[in-house]
Amino acid sequence: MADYENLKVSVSDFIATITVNRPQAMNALNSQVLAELADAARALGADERVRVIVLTGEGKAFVAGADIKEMKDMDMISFRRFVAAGQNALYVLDTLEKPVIAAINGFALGGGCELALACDFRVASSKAKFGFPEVGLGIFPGFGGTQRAPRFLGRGMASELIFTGAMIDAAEALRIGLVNHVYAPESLMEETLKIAASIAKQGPIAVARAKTAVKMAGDTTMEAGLAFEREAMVVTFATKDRYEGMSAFVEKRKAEFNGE
Ligand code: CO8
Repeated sequence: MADYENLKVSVSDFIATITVNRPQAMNALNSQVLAELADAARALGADERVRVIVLTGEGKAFVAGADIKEMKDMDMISFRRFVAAGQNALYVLDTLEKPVIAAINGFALGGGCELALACDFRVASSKAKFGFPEVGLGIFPGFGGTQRAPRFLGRGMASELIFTGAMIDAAEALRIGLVNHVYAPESLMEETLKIAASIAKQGPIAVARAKTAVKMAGDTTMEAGLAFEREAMVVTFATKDRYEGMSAFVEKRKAEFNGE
């Protein structure tokens, strides 16, 4: 794994943890962080030691958005490149075959909230805060937020958050379904790793295919989704892992999956 200036990456027991590590700037996403995130996601996607990825932030913030200081004086060409880099980094994460869990330790604002929405699901510390303050800066969520927020939250809730720029707390995020669980700050990582471990011990090919199929539910027609589910299921049935899972059940023992 490459060394990154703004990320800490570790792998243990099939779980990779990416920590955005720019706490002096509230982990704001500048061009370099975005490039590093895309690179790390691609590398972990191809790493056989990894079955699940946890994404979190160092310090008080998960990610407090795109880097306003870098954006402020950009011309249109550089800004376009920056938007594309942001969309691309989040798309790489979103379309990995491995599940990605956002462990939201603090502020998840603007591009940070968009980043969290590019993960499969989110859990949060009770201190976390969420919102899309972009309209207060004269821009709007442009790292995929206008497309992902309505898919996760419904159009009405997404519109209110995006148009008002309001900041909400973890309890409200739980209520609207933006996060699945809220934990005490000191137990956030421990609880997230428990969820990650319960995914990592399943058949990895089955989880990967399930992730792609679940994602399709928000993006395509019922017919196309069912067709994908059917064909992906048949391919999954042909794996050694499937035979191991069913044999382990019949033989009353724990399954050992090799991702084959
Ligand atoms: N960009 C750059 N620097 C930042 C950012 C940011 N998004 N957020 C915080 N920082 C910096 C601060 O400027 C400060 O730096 P310095 O010490 O040099 O003054 C340092 O981090 C610490 O921040 P604060 O002193 O402000 O810390 P507080 O605890 O008082 O406040 C907050 C924390 C509430 C998170 C506050 O920092 C804040 O409001 N940050 C900005 C939040 C925001 O507006 N985010 C949206 C940014 S725009 C965006 O995400 C667009 C995404 C998609 C656009 C598509 C086109 C590119």
